[in-house]
Amino acid sequence: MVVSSPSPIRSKKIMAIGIPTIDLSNYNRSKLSEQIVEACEEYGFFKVVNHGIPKEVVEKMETQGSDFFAKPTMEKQRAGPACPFGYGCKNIGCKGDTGELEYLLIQTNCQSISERSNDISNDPTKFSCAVNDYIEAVKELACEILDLVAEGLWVSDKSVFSRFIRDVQSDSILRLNHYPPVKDWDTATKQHPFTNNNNYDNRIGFGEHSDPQILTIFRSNNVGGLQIFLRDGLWVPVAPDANQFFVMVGDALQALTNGRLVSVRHRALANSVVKPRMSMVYFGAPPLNAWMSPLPEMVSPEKPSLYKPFTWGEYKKAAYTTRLGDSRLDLFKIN
Ligand code: AKG
Repeated sequence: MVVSSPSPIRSKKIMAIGIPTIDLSNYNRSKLSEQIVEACEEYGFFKVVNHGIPKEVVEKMETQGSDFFAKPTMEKQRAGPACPFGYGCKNIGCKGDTGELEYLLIQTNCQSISERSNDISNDPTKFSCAVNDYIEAVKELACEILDLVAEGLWVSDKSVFSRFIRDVQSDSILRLNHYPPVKDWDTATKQHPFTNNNNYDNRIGFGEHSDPQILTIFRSNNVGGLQIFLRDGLWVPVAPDANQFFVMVGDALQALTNGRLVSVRHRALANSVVKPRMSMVYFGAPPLNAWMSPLPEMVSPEKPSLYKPFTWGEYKKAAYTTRLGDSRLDLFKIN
């Protein structure tokens, strides 16, 4: 990755005051939208507290996820290969990227969830209820944040971003990632019994990348692993917080805002010795035929359009044909 003119300002700030945290119960809406835009411009990443998502909705989803990953591999494989939706193990995407994880990819439309649930759970009704409730809740959270982003950017149409995700044809996805613990490795010598890989501290669960979609609503159990990359060249570990959500700007939002908001590069380490780590990641995406060109308000003679217009379908295709860590937006840059 190219790191332009390193300056330690961001790292110092984040080390001193921590990950930007936005309290959504703040009644001062203009202040709130200002804070969100600032975090999205500077880091493309922040934590939200007082988000309003009931604990039971999260717990039910987490239980369903843990039950699924506790099944024998043969049963998990009944969910189908993860191309595009289903169960995957170690392979990420189709370009040879791998990580120390297994995962379940779920399409977010109700019909597809109830159709697929039979192959995923022994209690399909319970599974689809938990998934639908969770998706509905995180979708609302994503839309509320996107409306605040629009307000903070002073764009005339306040639903310009959230409309993509609310669309019935939205291509949003829920992804459950499960990182098994290192316990079957030799913890005393830090040597893997089979590969002689002698350092699991930096064992990669999910390699470096930015999310292609508009906005990601991320949550994990209380096991650490997530790291974000700051533009001044430092990887910063994010302390897990099972009661809160983290928000990530995706590439599509970077394009829509003509580069004013930045998608955050991140990765997950899988170095927990005893406890498994599980993350639940909602990727808010537009419909396949939606155009992702910079909004007119984001373009001016001083700040001409940085990206060629593309449809979400075209971008997704580019994402499938590149490596996980590639900067795919560069493919659409105007030189
Ligand atoms: C993804 O699913 O795209 C992630 O980046 C997962 C990161 C994590 O599980 O911490």
